[in-house]
Amino acid sequence: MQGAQPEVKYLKDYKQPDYLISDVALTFKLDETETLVSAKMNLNATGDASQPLRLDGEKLELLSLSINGQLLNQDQYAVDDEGLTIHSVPAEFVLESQVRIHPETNTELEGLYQSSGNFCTQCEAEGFRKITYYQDRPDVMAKFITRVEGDKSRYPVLLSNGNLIEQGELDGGRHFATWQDPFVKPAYLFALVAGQLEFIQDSYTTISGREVDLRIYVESQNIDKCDHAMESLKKSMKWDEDTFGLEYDLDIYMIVAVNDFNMGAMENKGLNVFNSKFVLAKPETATDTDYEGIEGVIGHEYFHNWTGNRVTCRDWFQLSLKEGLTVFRDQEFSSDMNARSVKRIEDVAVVRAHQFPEDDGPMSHPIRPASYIEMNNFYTVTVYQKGGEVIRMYQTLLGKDGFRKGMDLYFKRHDGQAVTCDDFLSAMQDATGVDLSRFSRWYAQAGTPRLTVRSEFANGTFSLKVSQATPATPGQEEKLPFHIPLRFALLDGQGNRMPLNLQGSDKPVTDELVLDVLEAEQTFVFSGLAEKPVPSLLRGFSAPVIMDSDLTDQDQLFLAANDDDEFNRWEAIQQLAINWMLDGVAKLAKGESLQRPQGLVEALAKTLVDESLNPALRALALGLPAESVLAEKMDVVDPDAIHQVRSWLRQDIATAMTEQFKATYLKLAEIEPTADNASSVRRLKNCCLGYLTKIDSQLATEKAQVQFAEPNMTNVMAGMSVLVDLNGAAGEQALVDFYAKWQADPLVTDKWFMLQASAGEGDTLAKVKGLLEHKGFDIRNPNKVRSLIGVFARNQVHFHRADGEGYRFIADRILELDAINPQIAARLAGSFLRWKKFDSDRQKLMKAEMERMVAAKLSKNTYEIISKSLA
Ligand code: 0A1
Ligand code: ZN
Repeated sequence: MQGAQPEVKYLKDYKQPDYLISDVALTFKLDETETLVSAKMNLNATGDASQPLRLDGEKLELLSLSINGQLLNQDQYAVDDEGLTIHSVPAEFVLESQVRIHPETNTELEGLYQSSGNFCTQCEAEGFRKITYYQDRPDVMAKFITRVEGDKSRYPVLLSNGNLIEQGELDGGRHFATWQDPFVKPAYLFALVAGQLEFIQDSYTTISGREVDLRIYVESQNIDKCDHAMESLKKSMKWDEDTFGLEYDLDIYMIVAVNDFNMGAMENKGLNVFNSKFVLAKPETATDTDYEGIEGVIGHEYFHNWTGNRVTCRDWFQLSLKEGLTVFRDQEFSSDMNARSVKRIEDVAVVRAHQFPEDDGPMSHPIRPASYIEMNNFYTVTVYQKGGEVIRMYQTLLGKDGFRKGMDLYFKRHDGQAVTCDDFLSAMQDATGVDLSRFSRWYAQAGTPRLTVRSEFANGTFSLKVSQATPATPGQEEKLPFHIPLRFALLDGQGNRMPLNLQGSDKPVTDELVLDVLEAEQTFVFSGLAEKPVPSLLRGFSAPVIMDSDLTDQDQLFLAANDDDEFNRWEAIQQLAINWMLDGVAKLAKGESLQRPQGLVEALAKTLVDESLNPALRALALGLPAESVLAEKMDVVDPDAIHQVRSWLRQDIATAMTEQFKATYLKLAEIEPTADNASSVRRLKNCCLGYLTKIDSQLATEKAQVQFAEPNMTNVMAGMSVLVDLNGAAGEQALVDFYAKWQADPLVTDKWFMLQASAGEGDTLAKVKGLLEHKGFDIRNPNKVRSLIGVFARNQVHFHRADGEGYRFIADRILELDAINPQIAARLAGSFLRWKKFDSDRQKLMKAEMERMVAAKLSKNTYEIISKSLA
């Protein structure tokens, strides 16, 4: 909890550690009311050993401390809230300590804690210091041996990192297991799990012929929900060998699913701990989106074994070194396993809906932040998703082969080391000879670049004037130009790509180019064109920028129908819809009526029935831009007007295309799905059902009831959401029946809470307040908090109620949560960050709530978010 102003940590203050730890042996004596942790480690001075030894440690009760077997007395060291200082140490020594900790009362879910009665750990970023005194920083890498002791009946399974080297019985019904991890690692990759768990087992033979034992540990009632995770793991292992030549390095790979987890999952060496949401699935309980999420997160954690574990970060400012790279790797994996353009569209939608707003607000930071108060606040969409986009740009600039060469050199140089983003860039540059000096600005400058593109055509020559500017962000007034890869083609009247004779270029003529945008303003000239082309710009979203082009609605309609870049086809429709909706909001303000966007509706109708396109892609085209995306485009956000205009458009599209939606729904419902197309068919079918709700409630109700009874959660949820949307007795009954059926499955009841918290119509706030008291809700469980409170805070219309009750409710929950779990409270506090985008009445209301919060005694997590928001 916060007393004085919390300390700010700066990248520029980085110093190598005075001491390194080479080996550490840990012993855990687990018990119901306390846990004893002993640590024995070998330390060496990196310099002359004149410096005191500083160890991190929080909420530890120190029982003993010795150096080279000699107990230290109290004047040889000093303990404070954040650690321990030993005034004088030899150049090389063995340090032993014993501490008492209380995992049984740990609600922060950081360090050692309990979930459903089992023990588990979460040490990234700085959780290990809540387990024992240690140099808890990623550039201190050691070999770990871990002995775990506990009651045999309560904790039959005892796990830690690496290989099991010994196990046996102890007195008093207790037993032990000893694990040895042969690889050096930073403390944040340490893990321990103990409890009543069962596992499924499989094996994988690596490319060099080593057999790896694969295990997924879950509570017994979930043992039938692990197969998809196991398949995803094997696919990940194969993909990393095929794509990057990277092989797994231990004899065993374990995944444990827990119900209480602050994030998605954690890549602890050889022993991943997962939020059960990203492990457990069977068709009856998990949606297609859940299945995709599992494949992606299993891949992500597996890929960390090389990008994060074998090569780790020097300090936490370098977080994107491992996270951006691993996000890129998991995105590519999912693209190779499924439909690439669908994945790309979904990933870009996340960047736009979440990262762009973050980068435009008070928490804006570069992918390599320069400072932080609480590191846990920097596990952000900027570090992860924008970081992933930056890695993707390397590949776009260097080509796939060049990128692979850079990766190979990176591993060759840095295996077993803790390094920086600059080291990664150097490897890419040295492996390819491409000058990336300007590219490095992506690491240092925050904010989303605005790209303005203007074109001209005369006498067979097409010229493209590109200018870039990046708005000021907190602490960064002036921005230098970025190196932006602009993937580009010119299309003729039939939609074919035209040859690109780029003036001044010595590269061979092709029909697609990556233009190097390097300056504040640059013009690219293409000659010898037989007709006036339509440009296809920023293909595949080749850079995380906001583009303003001079494409007309006519051009967009042409691209929507003809561009061979599927991302850009989708993009054209998005742009048309955004333009129309923004115009609609302005019309409403003037009291004018809304008129059907004829061209857009025709384009959607064509797309809906275009069987040459993947059904999921068609569904994405029909999914209008989210309310939050429109909000970002407005100077002063009017959430009610946005909601009204978007609903009007959905209704109008439904009216205009009723017959197509009906026919498509019926046709898709008849198809016997194959493993390959089942989820994308369901997606389009359920998209049609959603539109039908708007126009034919009787038919929609009938179909929704049928789906609600199916043994497939994707269809059940789509059915239930239609019934609930229609706001009648059938919806009420569906909610009652659903809960009765699934009350014992927390991941399924999460969906039930989520659906109600996201409702657009009705008094959603009253509903959510009522649900806080529901027996299935638990404020200590992060998944429940995210499902009910987190979803409500993103419900634009109801969070931003004009009477301020939405704000007050969320502020109260933040204050309540901050005492339980500061990480989760701080995330929720992010809901207030965009307050300056709203009208002055709402601004006042939000500001008052933030001032109320900041006046309370807050954790440094929540304090950092709120104080930066108010600054
Ligand atoms: N490294 C994990 C994310 C993670 C970060 C922090 C956590 O607890 C505070 C937990 C997980 C990943 O990228 O998957
Ligand atoms: Zn990660």
